[in-house]
Amino acid sequence: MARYPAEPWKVKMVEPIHQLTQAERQQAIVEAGYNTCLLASTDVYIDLFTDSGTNAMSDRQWSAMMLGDEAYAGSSSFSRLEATVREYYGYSEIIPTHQGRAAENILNRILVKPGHQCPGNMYFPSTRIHQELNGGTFQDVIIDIAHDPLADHPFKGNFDCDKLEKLIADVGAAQIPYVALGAPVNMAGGQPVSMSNIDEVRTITRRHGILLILDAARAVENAWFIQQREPGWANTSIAAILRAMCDLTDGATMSAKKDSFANIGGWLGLRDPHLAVQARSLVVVYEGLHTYGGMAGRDMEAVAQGIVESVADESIRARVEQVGYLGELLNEAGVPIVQPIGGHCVCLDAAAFLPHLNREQLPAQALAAALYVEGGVRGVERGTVSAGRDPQTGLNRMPTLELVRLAIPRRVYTRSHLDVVAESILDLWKRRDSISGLKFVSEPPYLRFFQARFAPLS
Ligand code: PM9
Repeated sequence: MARYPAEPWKVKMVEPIHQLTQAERQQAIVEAGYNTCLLASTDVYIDLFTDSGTNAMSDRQWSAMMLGDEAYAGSSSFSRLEATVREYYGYSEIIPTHQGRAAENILNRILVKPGHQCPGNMYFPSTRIHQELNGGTFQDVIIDIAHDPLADHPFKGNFDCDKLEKLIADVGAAQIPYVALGAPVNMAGGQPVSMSNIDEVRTITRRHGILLILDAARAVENAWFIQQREPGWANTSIAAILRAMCDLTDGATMSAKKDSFANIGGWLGLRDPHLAVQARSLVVVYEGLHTYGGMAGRDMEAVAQGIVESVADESIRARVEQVGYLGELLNEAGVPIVQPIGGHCVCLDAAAFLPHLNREQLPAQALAAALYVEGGVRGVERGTVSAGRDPQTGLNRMPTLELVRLAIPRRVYTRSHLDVVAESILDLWKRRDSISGLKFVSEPPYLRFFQARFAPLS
């Protein structure tokens, strides 16, 4: 019997990929400054850099795109998107944006003022940079175990409500513009948050008059884990669980490039009509009219159709179980990966993989580069480089998690591709002692992991 049920789709169109020789890959990584983000995608064999915008759209999405209404004002494609988001996510006010960070830009410009404290269950780079650019400071209030890569916990993304209460007591509710709920938590390896924890956070924020804003990028995956792991939800549909999660929040920022299978798109969902007026006035400054927000009409059609597909139980099952397949191959071989396996990615624990390197030697960056050279597999650093510098001190932040994230695009790769990925990692694991550290050569001021360049230490 198959370990996992087969995917609920078959392939209709293919995109050729090919593998460079190892010598060519070595040359490519040198030219890319040892940053996998700077590689040409044509030099990559299996691309697990991100599951964002890299998904395969369905025939229904492609055909919906032909119906895109490209009117500048009052596009009927926006009406469809708005109605779909209202139905599945439940927010009454929908402001379209070209992608997730654009929704974060608008939200943070409205809510965050200098001196504000912004609690959340672990940082996400694009969220935190918008908080900081508006004068806020991110405060991590996730449970401690989330920082231990190998520890097991069904809802490792949960808030530590005592930490949240203490922060509110220390700084005062007026200094907290909103609480950011990542569900699941990307930087912890896709770890979910339980419904009861969201409910508890909701109780606290409501008591103090603080907004609770969901990062909905992969909320469908979070709903899947609630259905599978949280008592009382096993017989509830993914769509109903997603809606129940959203119903506990005051708004959401959405990157439709993840759960919704779209190549581009996003939205800001709100309930408060006064906040929505402000958001609509900013969206025309930064994105486009409030009925397209930086998306083409056809993109809005693709997102709307993608939302409907994303909540189908068999669709989300196949997605999460494919990620689990790769993770289990690595678990069986004893390769250190973040436990439990997340919904969108498998994360190599670079600190445990390369114990001979200290944090200044950037083990996760070095491991990501070495994995590319080994098999043409592209992952991304999620450790010291991604964490950036403290804007006050200018010093490197040193997160406890030093990871290489292998994010699986939805409906793109087969199980054989994942077998190849696992084999490459195992080959690298056998010669891990030979991997040397890296140092920065250049570093941009914001979201440095995208554009920084590195050189080998030896
Ligand atoms: N996530 C990812 O690869 C894209 C690049 S990393 C900055 O994981 C969350 C939880 C995300 C996310 C993007 C965004 C921003 C917000 N929240 O990329 O702007 O994972 O659509 O979304 C990436 P956009």
